[in-house]
Amino acid sequence: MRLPALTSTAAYQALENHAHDAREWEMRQLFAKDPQRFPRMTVEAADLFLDYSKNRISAETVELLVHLARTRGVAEQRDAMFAGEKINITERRAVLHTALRMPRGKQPKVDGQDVNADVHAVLDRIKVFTDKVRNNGWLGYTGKPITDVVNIGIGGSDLGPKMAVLALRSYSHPRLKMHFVSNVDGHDMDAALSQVNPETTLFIVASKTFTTAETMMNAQSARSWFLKTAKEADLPRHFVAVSTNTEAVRAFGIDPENMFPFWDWVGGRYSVWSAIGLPVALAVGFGYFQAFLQGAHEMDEHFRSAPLEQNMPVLLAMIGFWNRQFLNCTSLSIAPYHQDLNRFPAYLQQLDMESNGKRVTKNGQPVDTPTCPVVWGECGTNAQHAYFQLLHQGTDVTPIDFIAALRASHDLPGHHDALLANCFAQAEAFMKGKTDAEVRAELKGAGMSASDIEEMVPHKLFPGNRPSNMILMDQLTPATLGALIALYEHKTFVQGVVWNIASFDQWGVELGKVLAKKIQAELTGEADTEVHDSSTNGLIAKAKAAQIL
Ligand code: G6Q
Repeated sequence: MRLPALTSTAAYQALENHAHDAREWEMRQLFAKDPQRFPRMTVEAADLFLDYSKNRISAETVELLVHLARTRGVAEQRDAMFAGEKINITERRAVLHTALRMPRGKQPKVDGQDVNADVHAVLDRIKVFTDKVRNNGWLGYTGKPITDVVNIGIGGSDLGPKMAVLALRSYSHPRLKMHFVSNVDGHDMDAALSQVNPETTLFIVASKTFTTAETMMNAQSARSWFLKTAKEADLPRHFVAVSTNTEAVRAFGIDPENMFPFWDWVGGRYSVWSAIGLPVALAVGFGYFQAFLQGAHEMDEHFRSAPLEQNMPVLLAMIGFWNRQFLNCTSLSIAPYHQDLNRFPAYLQQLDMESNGKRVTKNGQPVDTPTCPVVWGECGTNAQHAYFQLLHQGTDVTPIDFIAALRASHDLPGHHDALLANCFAQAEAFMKGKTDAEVRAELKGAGMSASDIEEMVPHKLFPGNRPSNMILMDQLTPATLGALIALYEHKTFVQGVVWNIASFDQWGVELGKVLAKKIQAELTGEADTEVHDSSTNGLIAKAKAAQIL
């Protein structure tokens, strides 16, 4: 469907007119006016609860936003994605991460291909393999059980499994220690190798293409390190691959018998549900890995079937769109109040910014509105003692997604109430702020002189009216983690549809890769230098001089 420019549409213009007034609204007053605001502006799905009432919106705003989503074809595009149509237009591929979490027998064939049978055949192999490793049925070359797993991958082949393994820490196998090496910086591999023993370490080389420079270099280094003590014949017990590229896996020296495949219709940043999730299945066991898939599937079902106005991913997406488009918020901060979610902001950074950090529409025209905000964040309460100052009193308004579990996964007394108190208090403070009168009353109550009060008031004022969402779950479990990730995947999808951009490619990553290859050849002396600007030439010369010293 060829969509008209966003700003030219009646649905967008209606929002623009509405925003004219809405920009003046104060959330304090919106809450005071409507005691039912909380029940009206909350939604539940797949064991997640979203409170979006602390946004600068009214019921009419939501109606207008949902109407825009509808007119941009969100429902049709969603159905096309689930049906396996080639909605990744620039790579001419289907986008079927939802098929990876579809129960056995439930996904219809795609282009004559029994995708569901393929997916479950790999899941069956993952079950057998992970059971073996976890239960001492898979031994290292000296007959000892595996104690350490090193996942070698980058980007989508690293961020998802690493985030999920950390998030599900309390479900993890007590013996298996998981390590993740992604950076071409040798310090990363060096740090991992210094903690492991070749006799008891399993390396997973995870690369969709099996050509990614960083991963290939790291895999070669791991192989050389291993062969310092072991023999070539020992490699199959210690190196497995996850890839779509059987030939390259074979050429690297890994027997395709030890390769877990996936497919080109799985985007890197959407691949944690595929064999790329092998470290997750090893850490938590296949049963919990299935629960993780099931949680995501429940969110898929909700996304597919709930009316758009009660559809959690659609609401999250359209409120994000509102903040970006009409309140001019250039970034989005993610604040998980759960230490085990400490890599979740980094994961979302890739999911959102690589998907929607685009400046042309699917038709190749420049977009006529801003697109993806900068996504960043850190766990609360740590973030409160670092950059929340700017969020409360800085010149930019940054919306925040708070994420918390109502029940802890530990039994240390007192901590969880303190954590939740902070989380809810921050959201309240961002909404309410602190008025001139409140500051004055507080300072007067503390016995401050009139002249000191005058001096202090501007510094102690909080403008408030700063938007946030609150996402709650009962407890962080494999299922709720799966649902949470799927929620954000679909949110990203919906925004991409509204902006009419190609959310499933990542051409912007390519330029740096090409340039780095060229400079690498110059640093190693395989190519002439002095072909760049004076700064780049100077930096290369400095690095070469340091090598000689
Ligand atoms: C994700 C991107 C990118 C990719 C990495 C690793 O969507 O495509 O982050 O995952 O570049 O790619 P390989 O898995 O092919 O090594």
